[in-house]
Amino acid sequence: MSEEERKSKMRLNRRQLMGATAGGAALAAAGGAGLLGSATPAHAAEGNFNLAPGELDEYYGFWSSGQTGEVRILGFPSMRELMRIPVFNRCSATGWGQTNESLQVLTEGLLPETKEMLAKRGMKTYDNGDLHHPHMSFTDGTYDGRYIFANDKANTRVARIRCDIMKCDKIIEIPNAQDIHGMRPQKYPRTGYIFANGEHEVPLVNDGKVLDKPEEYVNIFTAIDGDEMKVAWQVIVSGNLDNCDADYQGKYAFATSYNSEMGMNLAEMTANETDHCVVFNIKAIEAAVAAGEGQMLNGVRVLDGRKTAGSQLTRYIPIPNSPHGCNAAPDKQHIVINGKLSPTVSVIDVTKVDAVFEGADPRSAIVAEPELGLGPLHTAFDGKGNCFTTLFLDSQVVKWNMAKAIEAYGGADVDPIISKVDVHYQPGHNSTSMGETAEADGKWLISMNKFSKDRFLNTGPLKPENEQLIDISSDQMKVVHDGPTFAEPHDSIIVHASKVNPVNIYSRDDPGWEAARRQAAADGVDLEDGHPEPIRDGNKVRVYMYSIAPEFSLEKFTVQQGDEVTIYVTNLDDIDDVTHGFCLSNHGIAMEVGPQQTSSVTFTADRPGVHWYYCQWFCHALHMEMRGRMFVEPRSA
Ligand code: K7E
Ligand code: CUA
Repeated sequence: MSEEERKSKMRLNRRQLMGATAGGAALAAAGGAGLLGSATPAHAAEGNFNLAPGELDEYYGFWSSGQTGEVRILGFPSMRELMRIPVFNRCSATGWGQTNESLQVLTEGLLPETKEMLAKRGMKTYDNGDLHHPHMSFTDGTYDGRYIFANDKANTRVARIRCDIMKCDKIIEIPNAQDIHGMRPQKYPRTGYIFANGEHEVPLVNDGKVLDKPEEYVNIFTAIDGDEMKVAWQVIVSGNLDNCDADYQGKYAFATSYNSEMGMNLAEMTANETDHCVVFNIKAIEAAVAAGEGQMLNGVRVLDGRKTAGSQLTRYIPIPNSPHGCNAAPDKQHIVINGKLSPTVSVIDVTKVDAVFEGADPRSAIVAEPELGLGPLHTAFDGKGNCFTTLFLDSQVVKWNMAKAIEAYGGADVDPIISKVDVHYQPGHNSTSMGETAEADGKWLISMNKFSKDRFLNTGPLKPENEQLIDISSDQMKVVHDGPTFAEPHDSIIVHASKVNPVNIYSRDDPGWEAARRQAAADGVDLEDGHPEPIRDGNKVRVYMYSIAPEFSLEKFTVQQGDEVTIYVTNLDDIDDVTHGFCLSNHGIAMEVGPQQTSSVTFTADRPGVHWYYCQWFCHALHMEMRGRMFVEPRSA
């Protein structure tokens, strides 16, 4: 197709898309068919990606946001952003990072030395994060809708999101490691462990005694108990850990490892032709932990799985060159290791790994190594034996067949590559619908591209990224939608809507405000009744109120200048979607209070005068009238 034809087709598609947004039902006939380039939309039977107003998507998309530090929920395949879940960031809308309930989540898992360092800066917690990898908990090899786990590369943390309320309930900082990057839940029998890669190497006790002695640095692989959100064990490895995944047998975890050189600069780090996939033997590690091997550091049992240790805990499978992505195929047998600096991907057969632990050549577990193109980063699957690998440098996604790749590696004259499609531009992760589970359904692929260049109106020097929706129901992949996004979705999962069942209204028993419940009981107050007067406790003052649209139970209350005030708001509305807020003028205070939720916030009232508080979440025709006054009496001189 000529450049001119391509452009005119794009313009046409653009019009059809806009028609679709405005016109609703007409789009299925016009837009959908046109976009898919055929008279019969491929997905007409199961619902087009252009949905009419009010129609629901078939899938939830859970998107990372990189340096923004949150998780985003998309309707998929319509690509409509539905919600943002604050995690490692600070959220103005919900009060995440400010309410007592969120601060408890954000601070309780920090290491003591972190708390100390932050306190010296007047901070309670980090307010940035770099969230790359959101993954749902598994039972028997597929999503179970309980939790989503996510890493923070910036501050070495792992978070858990409760899928019943779509809020983060636990965050832990990982000791002994630096920068958690790759992170995946155990797939079988259930999650179980969360495997987390420490990317950057540091001295094992990083207290300043060892500085510029790289030969004493180590990398750390961590297993977290996802039910307790506690570190279960750690293994010291050789080489930087990048991405990881778990098998479908519950026996092994796999992590890509670049910089086997343990170099400190680019030239040193890329000197070797091969790096590794590190294989972790879960049973052997658990036995070593039970036997008390290794050492206890920061409350965690740390085992030595370095190459030089020659233990039964790990094996190092040589992989060309600086591998990146690590993806378990839904056939439950193969792990694809993506070459990055090598044009190949290496396929590990998990059934051949036992022999490697019994002494066989580690490379004997490799059963295919197709050359796919330049810069393979991540691979997704359709559940029909096909794989989709992003080619960062080629700006393409390549579809290839696993069985053919294995035959070719065995010497057969077959080409495993089925087709390639251009994506715009430089793709990193990709995900298929249900593709990281045994229930991969082969309908959709999202390619998460690092650059949008000319795809959208210019937004100044900082451009959005571009995600492209690709129909993979036939051998020729078709890009059917561009979606710009703000920084920076690395990774996503596409989960069938039947797996996820959030509630509409909080349970009054929710553990999220246990501390508020205990304090109210100590004060002889029922959170649901509030209290007409502030409760004074030295210079601490507690104010209890409830909300029923469109009123707060307190229209005014009085405190003294200098008081440390805690405001508890319980939302008694139990109607879907009636979220209230509490925003206190000129105090930097605002929080969300969902139906039947209790939220609280603590601050010092140091500004004498009249200060209005109001509801900042639109809730009612009389939402503007939902307000009250805080009087701050000047401190007597
Ligand atoms: Cu490839 Cu952090 Cu998953 Cu980004 S990583 S692309
Ligand atoms: Cu309550 Cu707005």
